[in-house]
Amino acid sequence: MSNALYSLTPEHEMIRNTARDFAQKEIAPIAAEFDESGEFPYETVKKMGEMGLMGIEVPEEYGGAGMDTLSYVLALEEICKVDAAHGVIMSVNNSLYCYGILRFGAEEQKKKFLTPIASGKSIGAYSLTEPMSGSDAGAMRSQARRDGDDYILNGRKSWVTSAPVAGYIVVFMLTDPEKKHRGITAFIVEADRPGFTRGKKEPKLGIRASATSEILFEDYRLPAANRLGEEGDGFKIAMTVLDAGRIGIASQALGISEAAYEASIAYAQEREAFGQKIGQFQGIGFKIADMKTRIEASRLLVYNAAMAKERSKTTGERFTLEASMAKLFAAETSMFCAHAAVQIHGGMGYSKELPIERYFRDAKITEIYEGTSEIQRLVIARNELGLK
Ligand code: COS
Repeated sequence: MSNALYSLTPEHEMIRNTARDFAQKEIAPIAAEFDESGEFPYETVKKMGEMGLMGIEVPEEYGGAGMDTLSYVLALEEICKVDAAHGVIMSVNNSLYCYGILRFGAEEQKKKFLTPIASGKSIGAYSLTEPMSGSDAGAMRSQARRDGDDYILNGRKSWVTSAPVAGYIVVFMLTDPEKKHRGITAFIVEADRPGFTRGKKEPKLGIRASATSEILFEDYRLPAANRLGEEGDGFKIAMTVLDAGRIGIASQALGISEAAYEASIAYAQEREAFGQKIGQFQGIGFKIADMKTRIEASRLLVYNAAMAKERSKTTGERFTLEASMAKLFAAETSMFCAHAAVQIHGGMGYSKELPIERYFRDAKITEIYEGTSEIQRLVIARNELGLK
């Protein structure tokens, strides 16, 4: 395929190859086992940190690899092609945690809260959702009250990726409930302070090796120095960070699609039925054609969104539209490809002996988290119709 819309530098090729080698050598042999047990893959995540994969865009002075957004999505795609659970741990760390602090944090906060996470010594998370507020993020109820030089946080947050293992979490709470979304404030929560507890791990359909749980705050006291941005800036920070997060999830979806596609090609070229390779049947060939076309379209949208985010570092312009289009299309493509891959593999696609059924279970979440496909359509439509 020609890459007319994007060009990769030797550094891009290098990070892609490094992530690919690591995923194939270190993650592929353990992915099925960790999916089955639902255990968190500490060892491989630690190694990813040592390789710079947990803070790819974070400058080296704050413990990161100091690379660009395209490097980030190329590496993430390779990890997700082998295991989407490792991928989401990496994505949340890079784009939901590090990006927010890099973009909105004060110098002291960058030094203190980025370095351990970008270098992979600790794990970062992001917490917006609550039991009664998911898509309607502004409807949250958790509250933070100012008390001298501190804030006191109370509430319950849910579906927090990496919460069971995170050392630091960017959390959004109401500081002025009357003002609704304009009364939301962001905080960098340190998990080792009293008043913070983690709920039980969610038993999930897919991305099972990533750990997800509720977090609870009971009179949790935090210095005002841990506030990210000003009081009332929280909703905009949450949305800006989600724009970045959605590019990560789009890359994850792209990786899953490619894995499902490559397995399908190999199977169609090898499996025989009615005296010929099944790839020679038009019914299979057309599925392959649709998978390939949608994957390449996803890739262009994902890389385009990555480049828009990269440009925003100098222009400050939003990349909301590019991120939402990439996430919407890549997520639906991953579900399409995983579904087709199961069908092409027949009974073997349904068996735990092959990773195909894992791709199928993992793909579904990309249409749900960090904004459902319905939310992406809403964002795109509002943008195009000039409603926002
Ligand atoms: N970047 C920066 N600012 C943004 C923004 C973005 N991407 N999206 C919205 N805003 C700003 C708006 O400009 C508006 O600013 P003002 O207060 O100055 O007018 C403010 O935020 C409120 O925006 P809006 O009125 O569009 O808010 P809504 O309550 O209608 O919500 C959606 C907008 C639905 C798009 C938002 O709530 C959303 O993305 N929901 C999904 C949340 C999600 O992804 N949850 C998963 C959590 S992570 S697992």
